[in-house]
Amino acid sequence: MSEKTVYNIAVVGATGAVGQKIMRILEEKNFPINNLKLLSSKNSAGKELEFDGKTIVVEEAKPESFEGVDIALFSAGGSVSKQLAPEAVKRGAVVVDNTSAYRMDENVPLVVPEVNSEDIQKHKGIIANPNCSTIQMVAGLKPIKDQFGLSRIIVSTYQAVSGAGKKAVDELVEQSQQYLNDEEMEANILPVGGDKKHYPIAFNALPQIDKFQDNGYTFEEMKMINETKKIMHAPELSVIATCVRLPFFTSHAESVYVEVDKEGVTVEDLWNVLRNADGIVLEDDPSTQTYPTPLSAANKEEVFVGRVRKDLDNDKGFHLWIVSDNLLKGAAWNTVQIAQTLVKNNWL
Ligand code: NAP
Ligand code: 3JM
Repeated sequence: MSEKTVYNIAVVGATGAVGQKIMRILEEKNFPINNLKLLSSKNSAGKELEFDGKTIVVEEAKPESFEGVDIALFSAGGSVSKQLAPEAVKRGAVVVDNTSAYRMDENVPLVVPEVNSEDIQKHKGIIANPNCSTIQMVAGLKPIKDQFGLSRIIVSTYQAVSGAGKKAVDELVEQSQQYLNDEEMEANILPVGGDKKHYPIAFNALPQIDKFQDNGYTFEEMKMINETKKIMHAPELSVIATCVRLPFFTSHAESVYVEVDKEGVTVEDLWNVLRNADGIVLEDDPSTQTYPTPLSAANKEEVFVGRVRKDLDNDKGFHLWIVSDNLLKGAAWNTVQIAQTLVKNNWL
C-alpha cells in the first residue's frame, strides 16, 4: 500500500480541449501533486503551459515519459491510449483513460463516481472514464433507478461541438462567419474527422456522432447503450440512443424517456430523489420557465435536470431533460474525481 501524500501526475493530451480542462481542475481542487508532466504529440512538444503559477514545458508522449509517474490521465484519442496506456501501467502508473479504447474491456472498471465508485478498486492499472453523453445520463438516472427501478431508457442527445475537439470548435466559428458573410461554408471536420463526407455544422444539426456501425447506429450511440449497461451493472436494461450534434460550443443536453419498475410513481417522487442526489441540481419549474440549458450549465461541475414529466399514456413512463458541461462532468471533472477517489482510498 502506498504511503504517499503527493503524487507524480502526467496529463496526456494536455494541449487539447479536455487536457486543458483537466489542468484547470487539478489546480482548482488543489490535487496533491508532487510533479506534473504535460504530454502531447510532437506538434506541441516545447510549448509552455502555466500551472499553479509555474511554467511547464510540454513534452512528446513516449513510453519512457511514464517513468516515476503515479497517475496518468489520458485524453489524446483512442490510438494513443492503446499504444501508451499499457506502457504507463508497465512502469507502475495507474491510468485514468478518457477515450473509448478500454471502456468495454471486462478487466477495466468504467466509472462515474456518484454511480459506481466502488468499481474503481477492482482496477488492474487502467480505469476508464465513460463517454460524455453517458456520464451525465447515468448520473441523472442512478438515483431514480435506486429508488424506483428502471427497465427502459430512450435518449436523444443535443451535443456541443467542443465534444469533437479543438478543430471542431474552430470549424463552427469559421463556418458561422462564412454563413453570415454570404460565403460558402467549408466543412472538413464534422461530423467525424476521419470519415469520408463532411457537412457544415453552423446553423445545422447533424444526426451522426462518430462512425456508423454495421447495425445502422453510430459508435456514439452504441457507446451510450453499452456503457450505460456496464456502469449500472444492468445488462438487461433496455437502452436506445439517437445522438445529434448541434452548433453550440459547450454542454450536452439530452431528452430522456425512462420506464421505472414501480407503479404509481409521481413527478414529485422523482423531484425528491433528484433534489437529494450527489452532483445533481434540479432546475424544474414551468411556472417560472425554470429549466437548464447548455449555456446555463457551462463551466459548472454538476448535472442539471429539468422538464420532469409523467408520460401521458404509460403510468411507469417519465420524460426528463438532462444538461451538463461535456468537458467538465462529461470528461475532465469525472476523470479528476476518479483520481481523487483513488488517492483518498489508497486504491493505487
Ligand atoms: P483535441 O482538442 O483535439 O486534443 C487532442 C490532444 O491529444 C492534444 O493535446 C494533442 O496534442 C494530443 N495528441 C494527439 N495525437 C497525439 C499523440 N500521437 N501522442 C500524444 N498526444 C497526442 O481533443 P479533445 O477534445 O481534447 O479530446 C481528446 C480525446 O479525449 C478524444 O480523442 C477522446 O478520446 C477523449 N474525449 C473523451 C471525452 C469523454 O466523453 N470522456 C470527451 C471528449 C474527448 P497536440 O497539441 O500535440 O496535437
Ligand atoms: C469523444 O480519435 C479518437 O480515438 C477519439 C474519438 C473520440 C472519442 C473516443 O472514442 O474516445 C472523440 C470524442 C470520444 C469518447 O469520449 O468516446
